[in-house]
Amino acid sequence: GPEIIPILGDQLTRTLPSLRGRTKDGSVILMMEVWDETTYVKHHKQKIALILSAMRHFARELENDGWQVDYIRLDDPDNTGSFTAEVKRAAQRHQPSALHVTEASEWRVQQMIDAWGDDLDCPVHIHEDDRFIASKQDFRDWADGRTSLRMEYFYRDMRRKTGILLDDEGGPEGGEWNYDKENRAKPDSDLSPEWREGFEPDELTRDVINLVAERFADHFGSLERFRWAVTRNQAEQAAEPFFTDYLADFGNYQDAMLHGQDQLYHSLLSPEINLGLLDSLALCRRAEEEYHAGNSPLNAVEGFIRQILGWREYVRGFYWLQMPELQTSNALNAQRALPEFYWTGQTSMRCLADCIRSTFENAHAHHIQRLMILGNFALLIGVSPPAVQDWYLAVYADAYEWVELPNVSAMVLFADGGALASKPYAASANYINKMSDYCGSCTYSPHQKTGDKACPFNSLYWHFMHRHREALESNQRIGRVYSNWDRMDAPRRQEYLETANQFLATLKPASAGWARAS
Ligand code: FAD
Ligand code: DLZ
Ligand code: SF4
Repeated sequence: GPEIIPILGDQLTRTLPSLRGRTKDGSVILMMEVWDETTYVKHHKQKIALILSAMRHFARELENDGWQVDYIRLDDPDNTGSFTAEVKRAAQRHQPSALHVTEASEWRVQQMIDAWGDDLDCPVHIHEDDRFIASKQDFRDWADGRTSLRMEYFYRDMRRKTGILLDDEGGPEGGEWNYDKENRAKPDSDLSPEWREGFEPDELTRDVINLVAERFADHFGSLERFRWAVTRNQAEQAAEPFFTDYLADFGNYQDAMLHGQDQLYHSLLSPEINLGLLDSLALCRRAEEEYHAGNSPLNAVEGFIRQILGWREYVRGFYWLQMPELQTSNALNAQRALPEFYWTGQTSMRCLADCIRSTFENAHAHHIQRLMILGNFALLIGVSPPAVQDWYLAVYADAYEWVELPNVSAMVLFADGGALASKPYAASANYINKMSDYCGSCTYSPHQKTGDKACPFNSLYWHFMHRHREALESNQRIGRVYSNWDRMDAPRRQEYLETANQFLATLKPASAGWARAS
């Protein structure tokens, strides 16, 4: 029989390792739309539509190239609903001589693949996914023997390994490895970069959108603004204007937030990179070109490259190093339910409402919105890590556990106890006010610390620090916070805690039906 090559939804790359060395007439490519994957969390409607549409377009391209593709549609009456059962069914149809698969990006799915050898009568070959710049082993070698893992040192090694932004002596271009300090310009409210329209859905995408609207009506999110690139060609078309027209300002405004500005100077490319439609190293090299051509300054180009060559590679290595423990870690013992307003957007906190609206409409939010607003709030009120994880995994078009979990659990919630981040990312209204225009017309005041009008972030910040004193006080980077707290007189401290407690008592927990399919 032929060789079977299952290609998963985020493996949409023509040079996939499992395709190399196979022949078109000796192979059957298997692609599966399965119920389990569309519902293991209740993904945003746009996320499901994006993945299914990109899968269908990719299958069509492969067929045009002369491959035989066995494509299982979600509404195929014989569809059993899971990867493993579909692979078994395909094996009965094709009586394969072997199965070749590229390892899954997620631990959960890799567990399934690891069991296929026992289920099938043919040899199962699992190929390493080389679409990352550092292999899992590279990361393990780097981490081995280090007492603390910090992105910065890993990132420098990655710059050296790839030669990106190095000067003639092999040092960092411009003399510094990292221009993070120049990525924090306060935004002017009249900053309004041109909106990128994206792509009008073609017939194939419209079919998928209709399917999703019908089958996943109870999932979070709107399909109205669906404009994602669904092919490699489109993804490349979307990337080019970013490099020529937006990258130059990416550096300054990387951490800026403006009400209703859902794109700013970000690339908006994460969903397509994660699907395999764009190559991450090529994007870094393309950015570097803009620097050498004198079109974009170093702080912008380095900032962009750091996100991909640094953070993206780093969280992937970290994920595989820390799984499965990372999934259940809860160093701060956070137990609160996620507030209902994460799903409805109904809150009078203007920053949160805007981030949730953008998430609902676009299946996307800027990094700093995910971190400083949505994440910071969940940290401060002590939402249990699984509830936060399920939310992030569901609502973003770019969300896969390998990238979501390290960001949520380790970077935002400090649930890993500091393996990834040196301190919890806790911030009060002052910092939000500095980086955004949210506070000006909010019902709360960022300047008031206690009482009804005070921004909840202010009292929640102290509530958080106070209740985690034991765990955090010895942390070098936090110690000073406690001397400030201790310098306040006792009634003042009491006021903070009361304001926070009163606010916490108003939070309505999310109903169970939102995150996981029942
Ligand atoms: P840009 O600002 O243009 O950045 C360029 C690229 O850098 C991104 O496309 C992305 O590939 C990469 N990148 C930037 N930051 C990170 C990071 N922290 N980790 C990994 N890659 C990064 N990103 C995801 O792809 N999937 C997720 O599920 C996800 N969950 C997140 C959860 C939290 C709590 C936080 C704080 C961040 C999360 N991120 C996630 C990272 C980041 O927010 C998104 O990659 C980014 O907002 C995507 O928008 P963009 O393409 O316009 O990014
Ligand atoms: C996220 C997702 C969704 C919604 N649907 C599918 C699908 O129908 N078929 C598929 O092959 N993959 C899907 N995915 C992606 C997987 O859940 C998973 O993230 C990847 O296989 C990586 O482990
Ligand atoms: Fe958010 Fe507080 Fe500013 Fe309102 S005052 S927008 S709640 S940070």
